[in-house]
Formats: sequence, C-alpha cells, structure tokens
Amino acid sequence: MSQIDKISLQKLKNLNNIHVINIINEYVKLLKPGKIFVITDSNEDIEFVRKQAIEKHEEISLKMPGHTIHYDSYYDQARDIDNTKILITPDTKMSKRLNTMDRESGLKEILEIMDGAMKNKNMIIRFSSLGPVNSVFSIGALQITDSWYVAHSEDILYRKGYEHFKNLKGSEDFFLLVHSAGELENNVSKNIEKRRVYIDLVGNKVLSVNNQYAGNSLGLKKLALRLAIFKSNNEDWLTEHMFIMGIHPVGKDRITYITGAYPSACGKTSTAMIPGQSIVGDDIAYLRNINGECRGVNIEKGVFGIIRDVNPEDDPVIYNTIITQRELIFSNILINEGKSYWTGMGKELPKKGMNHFGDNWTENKKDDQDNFIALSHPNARYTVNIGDLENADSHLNDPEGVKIQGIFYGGRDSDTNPCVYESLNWDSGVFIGATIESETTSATLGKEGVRKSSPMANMDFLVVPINKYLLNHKKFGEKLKNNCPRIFATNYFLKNSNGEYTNEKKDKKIWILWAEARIHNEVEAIKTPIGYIPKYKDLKNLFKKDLGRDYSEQEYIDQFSIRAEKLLEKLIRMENLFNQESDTPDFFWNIMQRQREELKKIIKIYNGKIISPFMF
Ligand code: SAT
Ligand code: MN
Repeated sequence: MSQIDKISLQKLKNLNNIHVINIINEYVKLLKPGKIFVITDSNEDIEFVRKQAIEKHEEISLKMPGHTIHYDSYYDQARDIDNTKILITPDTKMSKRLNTMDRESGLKEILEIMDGAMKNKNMIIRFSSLGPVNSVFSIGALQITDSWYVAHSEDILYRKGYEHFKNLKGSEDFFLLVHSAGELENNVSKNIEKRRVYIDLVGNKVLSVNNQYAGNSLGLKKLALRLAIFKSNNEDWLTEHMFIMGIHPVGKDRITYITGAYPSACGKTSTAMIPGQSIVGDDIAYLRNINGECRGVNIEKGVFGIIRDVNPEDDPVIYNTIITQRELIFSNILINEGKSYWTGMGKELPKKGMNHFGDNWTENKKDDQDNFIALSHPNARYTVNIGDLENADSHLNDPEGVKIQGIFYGGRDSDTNPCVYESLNWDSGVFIGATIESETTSATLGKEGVRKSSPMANMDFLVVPINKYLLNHKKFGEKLKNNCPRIFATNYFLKNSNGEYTNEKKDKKIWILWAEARIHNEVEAIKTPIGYIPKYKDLKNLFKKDLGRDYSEQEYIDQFSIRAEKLLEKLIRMENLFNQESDTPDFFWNIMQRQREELKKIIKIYNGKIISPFMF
C-alpha cells in the first residue's frame, strides 16, 4: 500500500486485526485511491475530516458558525430502491416482494463498476460503533468511502468505534460498508445510471457506488440496517426501523419508554418529538431480551431529519436547534447570502439562491423535463447530534439501553383504523405490525391514496423472508413472558364522513398518554375484534388535563367507531398479499381468521357496518 503514510499505517496496525488489514488491501487494489487516510476516535482526526469536507468543496460553510451545506446530485435525492439489491446464492429462499439478484453476477457487476472508482481521490477509513459503546448492543462498523461528507455525517450520527475495533481482539465480527461517490462533476456523482447498492449477506458487507444521498451512501444508516436485520433474525433479537422515546406523564414520577415504527411521512419523527417527552432516537433501534426485559438502544446518536415544514409553530425544538450555532450539515436546501432557507420554515423566502439544482436557482426555474424546481428538495435534510436537542433523553448513550414497555405501529389510513388501540396480546400486535399500510400522498409520484403495505415499516430493508421475520418477532415476545411490551396502533390520518381529518396534530400526545396509562394498568378499555379501544371518559380527562380542551362525544364516535366493513376489506388485501409468500406462519392466519369471524359477527349483532364505540 504505497498510498498510505506511516502514521495511517500505524493506526491500522494498532488494531491488531488481520481481517481489517486484508479488507483494506483488497479494496485498495480494487478502488485504486490516490491517498489513504485512517481516522481514529481522536479529536484531531475528526477535526481533520470536518476541514477536508470543506476544503474539497463537499460542504460549504455558512454564515452561522458550525453550519455547512452539502448537495447531492439533482438525480440522487432519495433512496434508490430499484438499484438496491440483496445478493443471494441459488439455494437461498427469499420473499418475492424483496429485490434480489444472483450473488455471483451481482458481485461481478458492481466490482466492475467500482474498479478504479477512487482514482485521484482519497480513501477514508473510519471505525464506528452501532449502538452505545461498551455494550452488548454494540456492533463495529468499518466504513471505507471517498466522500468526506459521508465521513463527516457519520461522525455526527454515530458513535466512535476505533476503540471498539481494538477490543475486538482480532475477530471479524463487524460490518463492512464500502462506498464510492464515483466520478464527480461539480462535486456531485456523475454516473447516476450506474448507481448501485448491493447487499452481500454472505460477505457481511454492503457495496455502494455512484451516489451521495445519505440513504444510499452512508453505510452505517440504511445499509448496515440490512446487515443487522440479517444478523438479529439469525440470532434472537430485533433490528427495527423505529424511534425510541420516553413518555413523561405530568404528575407521575416515572418515564415509560416506547418504540414506534411508521412508514415515511406518517408521523414517526413528530411522535418522537411530542412536546414534554424525551427522545432517544428517531430512526433505527436494536431490541434485546436482557434478563427477561426488553431493552432498546438507538444505534445512532444523531438525526438525519426531513427539514421541510420545520418551523417555530410545528417543530419548535428542532427549529431552534437548526437555526442556532452548532455542528450541523444541511443538505439540498436553498442558500442565499450564506443563510439557510427551506420550504415551510414559516418565514418569507428568497426568490433566488443556490440549491440542489445549482448555484443560480430562481423562482419558476424548470429542469430539463420541464418540471418546476422546488426552492428546497422535499427530501432535503439536516444532520445534527441528538445531544443538541433540548428534549434529548438522559439515557441516550446508556450501554444497557432503556426498558421498552410499549411498541407503536402507525400508518396513513383515511378510513379504516381508529386513532389508537391496543392489541389483544403480543401475537395480535405482531399481526398489527405485519399489516401496516400507508396511503400514498401528493408528495410522491403516482396516484394518491393507494395503499402500500410495509410490515413493521421495515419492508424496504428486509433481507430475510417475511415469515422468518414474523416468527422471530413472535418468539421474541414469547420469551419475554409477562415483561413483553404492550403493542399499540395509531392512525393520525383518519377522516370523518365529510372527508375531514378527525385528529388535530396535537392529539398524538393524548394517544401516547392513553397508551402509557394502559401500560401501567391505570385505565380500562373496551374490547373489540381488532383490539382494545379507549373509553370516552378517560380520553375526555386526558384532553382536558393535557391539552386543556373539551373533547366531545361526537369526536370520540368519529375516531373510535369500528369500521367493520373497511376492516374486512383490509383483511382481504392482506390475505392476497400474504398468500404470495410461501409460508406465512399459522399464527398470522389464525388471527386473521378470528378477526374476520368476529367482525362479521358484530356487523350482524349491531346491524351496521360502522359500530359506535358506545355500543360495545
Ligand atoms: O431512509 S433514509 O436513509 O433515506 C432517511 C430516513 O430515515 O428517512
Ligand atoms: Mn428511516
């Protein structure tokens, strides 16, 4: 390795890990970098990364100290689902709904694309820990990249792991993530048509090329998520696309931790940020059974959040954090005279500036396809440390994680599920998660209101057959016995017969407080075929106490009537979908069958398709 200087080489040698050395040799040969930098946990090394990102024009400093902006290519603004594939050997069974490719041909293709991808560029080698350090949860991650932006983002979002690698004592028990932005033009990836993200489960690695958007490029985020899903499902724990938050009921001396899985644009981050509560994480959680308790950690320590509509009214905590001095990377927003602007920030916006399209955007500017270019991209983001948020939970970095007592599943659903309910037991909670659906919105291309299924909101990242994943969930709960978290479903998007939302944005708080009270057996509930729904009087009390608002019987009826016919239609959709899987577990079919019978029964008993909660 002639490209490596003595100091960097020594840093590698100090790890005493032959696997790391072999991997670096292999990828240096393939990628042919100009120079190699090994980054340890030292402040000096980390500062060097920050400086390089600016010096190499991958980030630009803004007027506010600590703030920088990074742009991805105009054509690389979201996860590339079509070109993200699981490489499998011919004997591997995988669900039809997953995007797979023959391992041998996949590797051949991507290695050819990556051949020489780092010519005249730097290779950056970083070590991180997924999950808090010195913990049973920690997994080492070795990131090789040629992007200083990727290396810098990972420093904000993940825990340092050079020491973790030292403590591995030569073992190869770590994830490998190899990324190259490929050839650049105006600092963004040029060969987008050759963008690939290939997940090699056999090799415990992900290879990613010709991209910069963090969902494609940052190995530690959605790429390591896949490797962790594979690992945990072959062991006995869970890797989930979930936030973790602490609920702090007023006047009660306790914190109750819950996790929540929601497809994108269904309220995941806004739930984790409900005023008065604390946040542990907003994206990815590992859950383990530790001494009979469900413990959870955020594998990250930062937030890569959507910036659109972050304003002082709707998201005061985030807004105040991202307009003040601290280390922060914006991506794909508008910059005018060194200041940051984005759609929905609640402020007058400039009519020109630099944005994800280039350095001379003006209002009404169109792209080659004749589409208007938004001031900031709808998927534009901010990257900050969670520790910088005023509602950061004090156990964020606790090696033992937090005790998880509730799991929330949510979707965007205008006409089927009530606003909140609790599953009858763990298995029917797994059924709720497995049958999450979300309606498309005008924010995505295509028809509005089309329902997409995403088991546990984790479908995009699944790399094991769905039946295996569901059985792992079932077993996880069984082993926890009485300590198993209670499972809840929320629906913030239910509409009434006039087509109006039945929920106000702030009502989320009541749904989680009701769930919290259920967890502590403080409120009773009404049993229905799908699960337990709240009693009117309990919600009335909570609305008064926590939001200072009178909650009417009509609102309750709109929000908690059992829409039996719509629920039956949903069961048919799920039956069709899960019939396509080879061996969906029996418990899933049993729950479906029972729900179907009971829904039909109540339609008969109460002589109606929509049954008021007061009838039960
Ligand atoms: O999925 S991404 O990595 O693109 C970001 C997110 O969690 O929303
Ligand atoms: Mn996510």
